[in-house]
Amino acid sequence: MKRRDLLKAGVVTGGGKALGIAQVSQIQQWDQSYAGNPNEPILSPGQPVQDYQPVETPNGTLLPWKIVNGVKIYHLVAEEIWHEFAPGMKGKCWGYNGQVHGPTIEAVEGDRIRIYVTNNLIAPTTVHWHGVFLPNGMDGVGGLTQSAIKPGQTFKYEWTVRQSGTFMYHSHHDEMTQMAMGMMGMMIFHPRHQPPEYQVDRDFAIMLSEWRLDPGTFRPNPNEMKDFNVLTMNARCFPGTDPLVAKLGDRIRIRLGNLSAMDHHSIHLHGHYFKVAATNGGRLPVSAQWPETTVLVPVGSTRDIEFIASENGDWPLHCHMTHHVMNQMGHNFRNVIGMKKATAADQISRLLPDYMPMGEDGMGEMGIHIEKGGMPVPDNSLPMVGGYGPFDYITMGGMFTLLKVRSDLTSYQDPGWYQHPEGTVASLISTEDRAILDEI
Ligand SMILES: [Cu+2]
Repeated sequence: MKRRDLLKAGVVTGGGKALGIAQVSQIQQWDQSYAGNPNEPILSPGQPVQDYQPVETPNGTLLPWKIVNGVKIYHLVAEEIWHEFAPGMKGKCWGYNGQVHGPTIEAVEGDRIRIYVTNNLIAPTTVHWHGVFLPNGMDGVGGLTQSAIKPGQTFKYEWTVRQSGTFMYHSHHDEMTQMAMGMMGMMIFHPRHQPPEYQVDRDFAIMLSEWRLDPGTFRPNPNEMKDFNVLTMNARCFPGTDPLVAKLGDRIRIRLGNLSAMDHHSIHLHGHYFKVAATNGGRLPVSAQWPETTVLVPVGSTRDIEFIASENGDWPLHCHMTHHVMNQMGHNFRNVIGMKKATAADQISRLLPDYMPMGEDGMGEMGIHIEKGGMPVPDNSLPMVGGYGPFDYITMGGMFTLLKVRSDLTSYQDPGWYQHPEGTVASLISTEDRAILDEI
């Protein structure tokens, strides 16, 4: 912004009061640090490994690109997709390039990027690049900055990347419907010059979202406002989520984005502290990063967390809201905790033919019961809780995954369950322990 423009803006917003010189220079400073350089020169296209450590999207992929005349060319195809949320449950969703959500788009500061978007849906759509500096007409807001892309049409978006950080893309046309159907993805821009604290060994991207998909049905319901029953990381619920695998001592970054319809998510990591290192507005200076074990990721924002994988094991990474680590069938049960169900169930069933009680000692037993076929469930539904772990049933599903840290990895493939060194697992007490317990 030129000083003259700022003065003009001051006259308008300040109700006739002109800005003093000191105020102008303050605003200029602030603008420069936060708006990037609108005249960013186009640099030679950044190359993976050589210029940046590529991001990994658990359960997802990176969108491939090709360089044509110095421009990185990408192609997104919006389409309907049969998507598996976890083994046993599918939905007829909308996504991109055969995936729900869309593949992660990755580029480097200074890259000139062009993204072709082909619409193979039955409805018009657009793509908005969330948090990204670009010419207004590339912002992807249907009706406001462009005509919607009609079924069968292909549109072109192009700009020079002049920032780095974790961003997202999503439909910005009939948002309530199209985002509820899955039309979103992650967008990562790496800095051209990477300070040492930016460099990591493992760089993961996870999109958080929520859905309403009633047991026995296949279509996500975009009309839901409050009661979401499928909570996902990269559109998968546990036990369908791929683990994040790390070597002991690896520096890890996890980029969390949240495009849920209505809910913020408080994402908690076990066994480690992390630093909150960046938001959708860019990286925090090292002095402003703060240690945490749980980070709230508001709707429409991103948070990067960074830490060293300092402890071997299988460590949960999950939303801490207990209804967000339940699968589809865990939300609408009548409370019978403490009730003698065997005698009550018959009487209640006569009044309520569809009556399905929760467990009298809670919900933990219900997933096992369903998995073993002891309880009839509707088609295309997930039990309310999780899946089997190495010891027993894990009573969490939904927005839940695992960070698997090992000192003896030869690849980053899932290494299976952690083998605990002897004497490091909580266990039933011995007679010796009993004696100690009796004495205290
Ligand atoms: Cu949550």
